[in-house]
Amino acid sequence: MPKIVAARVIVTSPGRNFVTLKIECDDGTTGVGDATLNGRELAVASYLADHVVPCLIGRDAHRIEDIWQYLYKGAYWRRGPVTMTAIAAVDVALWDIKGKIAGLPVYQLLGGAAREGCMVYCHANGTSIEDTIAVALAERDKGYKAIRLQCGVPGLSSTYGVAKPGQRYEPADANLPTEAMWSTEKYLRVVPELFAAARDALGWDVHLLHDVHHRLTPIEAGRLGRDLEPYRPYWIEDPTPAENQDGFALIRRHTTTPIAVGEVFNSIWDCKTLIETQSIDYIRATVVHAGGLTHLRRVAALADLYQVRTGCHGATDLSPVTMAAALHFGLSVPNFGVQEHMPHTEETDAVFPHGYSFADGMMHPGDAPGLGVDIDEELAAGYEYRRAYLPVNRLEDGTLFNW
Ligand code: CS2
Ligand code: MG
Repeated sequence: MPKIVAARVIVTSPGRNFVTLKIECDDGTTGVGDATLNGRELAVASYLADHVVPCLIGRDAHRIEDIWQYLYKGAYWRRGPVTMTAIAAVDVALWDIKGKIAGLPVYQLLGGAAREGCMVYCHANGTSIEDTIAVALAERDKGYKAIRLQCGVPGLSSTYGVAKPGQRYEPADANLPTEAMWSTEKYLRVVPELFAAARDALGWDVHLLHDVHHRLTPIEAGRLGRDLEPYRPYWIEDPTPAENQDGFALIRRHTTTPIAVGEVFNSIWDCKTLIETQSIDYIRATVVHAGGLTHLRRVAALADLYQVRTGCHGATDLSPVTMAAALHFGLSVPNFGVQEHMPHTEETDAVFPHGYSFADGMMHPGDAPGLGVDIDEELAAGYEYRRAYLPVNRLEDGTLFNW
């Protein structure tokens, strides 16, 4: 049996922070897992290095489920984004090791390919509707079949999902939280105009998505969903904060626009009610923040009973290790919906050499044994960690709001 002899926590910052766990076995096999939690990276790095790694040494790397249960139940303090991201990193690294030893890509270990590739959606954003549509047309020309639209809100100096002019979008942009301003009224006026213009320019053969990013009340979300119905969105995402899960029944009473939720969820227990009440159409829980492949497969299996499909989070604050794992997951689950794809920078891709690929609107993890991704530790060492916070949001009267 491959015995775990070492596990390193690697913090690197090729343009943005990433935390990676690399597990090493006595036969020399290594595996990697993403442990990045945007804005709270060092909390996970410490949870792994100080509390998890000592318990891994000497264990059988093939015993993924037993180690998962040990780290979950053995912690006593269950769940939460830090704990479940740390467990995810161990889990994914062990699947990587198992695949390498078996000589199979991880998706083959998960039951084989259930499709030829994973449809991905890209981001189109701009300070104006016109700028956003121009980007969407360019992304469609690259082959994307699904495009997320986010545009600036007249009267607000910045808003979620819209990059600063001439820059890539990176919300973790400051040593202390940037303070942004928000107006629901101004926002609700512009999104239907954005979708009307998008359908005029792009037609109907492309899926259009939008991320509300937790900013509406349930009844406001019902109004937005209804206002967008004529434009047939693929989904509206995080329409309202998902602590109050009963609120989604209110949204459902007012609109048939599909709903996607879950990128901030970290266990099946966060997803259960929304899936069982069929209050959502896509579950966005992701490999890196929801306990890894072992746990996310359970979420997908529950979702499948209720015809809820996967729509996993895939922003650039999830490393290429998560992108690879998400594609192995997405290729194998029966109820795959769509995978978010924000291409990383060349700097990041150099630190994380990988075999996944994009063609004709779909991505494939490749057929290398394991995940097909690694971390170049020498290159990674050249990028020192820099504290970076996600912004906070205030209403125009100064009230602290949802970002
Ligand atoms: C967003 C994320 O991609 C998305 O759907 O919600 O970009 C989110 O804002 C970041 O992952 C936060 O770190
Ligand atoms: Mg989102």
